[in-house]
Amino acid sequence: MSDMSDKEILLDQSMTHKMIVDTDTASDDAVALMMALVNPDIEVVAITIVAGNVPTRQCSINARFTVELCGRHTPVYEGATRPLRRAPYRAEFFHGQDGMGNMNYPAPQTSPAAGHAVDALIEHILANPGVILVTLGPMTNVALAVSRAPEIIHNVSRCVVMGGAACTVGNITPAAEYNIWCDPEAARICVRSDLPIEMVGWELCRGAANLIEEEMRYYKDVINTPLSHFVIDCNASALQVNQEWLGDPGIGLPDPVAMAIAIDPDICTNHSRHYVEIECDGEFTRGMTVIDQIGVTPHDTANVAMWQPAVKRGEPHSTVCWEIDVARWKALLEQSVNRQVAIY
Ligand SMILES: [Ca+2]
Repeated sequence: MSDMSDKEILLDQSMTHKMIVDTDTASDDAVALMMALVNPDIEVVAITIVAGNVPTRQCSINARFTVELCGRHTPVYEGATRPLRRAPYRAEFFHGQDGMGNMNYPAPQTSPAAGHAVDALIEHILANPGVILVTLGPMTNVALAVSRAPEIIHNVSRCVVMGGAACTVGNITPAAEYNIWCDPEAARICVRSDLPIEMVGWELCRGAANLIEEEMRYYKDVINTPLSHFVIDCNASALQVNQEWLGDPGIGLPDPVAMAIAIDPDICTNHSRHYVEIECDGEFTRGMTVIDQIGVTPHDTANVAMWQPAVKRGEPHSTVCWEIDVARWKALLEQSVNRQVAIY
């Protein structure tokens, strides 16, 4: 516990919070990156790219374009090109062929940073005690980093994970959310590590948290900044699928909701700590985030061995976010797109 206190003091004394973002950059990732990059209280020290929505190189292109759009020079490191054990499964059907709503944005002027994302994660975490790690894609890079250098965990003050579905419906199967489903073995390594995970399930971006038609018009016609257009345009394909397939009212923005909580923890209005496990082998439930919501695990005498990796570490340390302050989330997004950015 003394470690945590030290880290909290360290964070309080700092004017800006340092952040590393691991992302399979497609439309909603790009919006999340933008929110962090333009926020004066956040310094994004590195962006690491993992395969997911689109192939690693396309994710990297999308991330570098976003960095340049925000007038920043944040290094973008390319990493894992596929999950640890599973075949890649892309989401072009959701995000468009380019991952950016088929907007065909111009090619970025910058190149990827030298080095592999896993090495970059280790180096940047070791160099930045108290760093906030935000994961917006399959957890392949992070799993490789914590497996290779477990000591990095102690330098991470918060690990905000866009992933899973907390005791509710999935978006890629009835049981699972895409990021966790893509690479369940990697997610399992991460939740079984001592990373201080804050799980932000995809359900938190649904319903009232969606950007609806009226808000989209407001972003484009009234706010009318390069960033406000960017938020809506790059989600054009996602909007259609979100409405037609997932049955939601507008644009769902899972990664930006997670980023909003990373930037402003009070946006999460109801959270609690639980043992969390990842289903890797289930016939119908691959990638399910199994949350011990009411604390039955220590009493599950029939399955002691199965729960050992979670229980043996003592009290639950994964924080699950159950509810968000929708108005506060939307206000933070609106504040972000109103910021002036330098033309690159
Ligand atoms: Ca993502």
